[in-house]
Amino acid sequence: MKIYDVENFPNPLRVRVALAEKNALNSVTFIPVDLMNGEHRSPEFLARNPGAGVPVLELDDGTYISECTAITEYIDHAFEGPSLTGNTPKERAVISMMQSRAESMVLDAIATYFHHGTDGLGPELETYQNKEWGQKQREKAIKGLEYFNSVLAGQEFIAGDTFTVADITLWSGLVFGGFCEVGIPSELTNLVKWHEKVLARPSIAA
Ligand SMILES: N[C@@H](CCC(=O)N[C@@H](CS)C(=O)NCC(=O)O)C(=O)O
Repeated sequence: MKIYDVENFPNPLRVRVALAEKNALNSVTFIPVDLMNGEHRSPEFLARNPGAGVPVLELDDGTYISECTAITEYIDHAFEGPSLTGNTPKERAVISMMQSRAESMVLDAIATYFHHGTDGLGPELETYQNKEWGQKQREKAIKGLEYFNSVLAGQEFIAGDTFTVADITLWSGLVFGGFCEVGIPSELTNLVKWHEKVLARPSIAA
């Protein structure tokens, strides 16, 4: 099993943390992608992932899987350990819903702000920018953080009482926020506490 990625970029980290939670980091060979020089837009890379993004998982039979949600789904079922995507129909549906919210309301909104509202990856890679759209997405992300603060008033983690992929996705949104100065507003105390707890997990602390 191989994973094409850039170490410490927010989306690749989602997959690395899922692997760490499953104690399976050593089962994968990581292949670095020279994203800053546009390798992810080369014909060879686009054949692996037409979406031109990292990470991409390559299975031993040559199947390529992109999108962190799909990759973490694979990891969760391929390796032993506590479930990250749920066991019962209800758990699976709730986790999927919250994961999707964390992605659209925070992670993707911050990513869009980074690429449009700031210098992003630099002029060579940011070939189209819409500053106003970027700013709107920053506002959306802050509202998203407020929403998750309210969710955490009644439960330990984003999708209930256990740590799941939904937590990984929200955490990676905050990692992305670190690249472009979008942090947790201090009044969102439930979210601040959740963040401290998540940062202390061995999979993330490492
Ligand atoms: N929805 C994709 C997002 C992947 C993505 O955007 N990854 C970033 C790195 S964190 C990337 O490859 N960006 C390339 C670019 O912006 O040109 C996923 O879940 O894997």
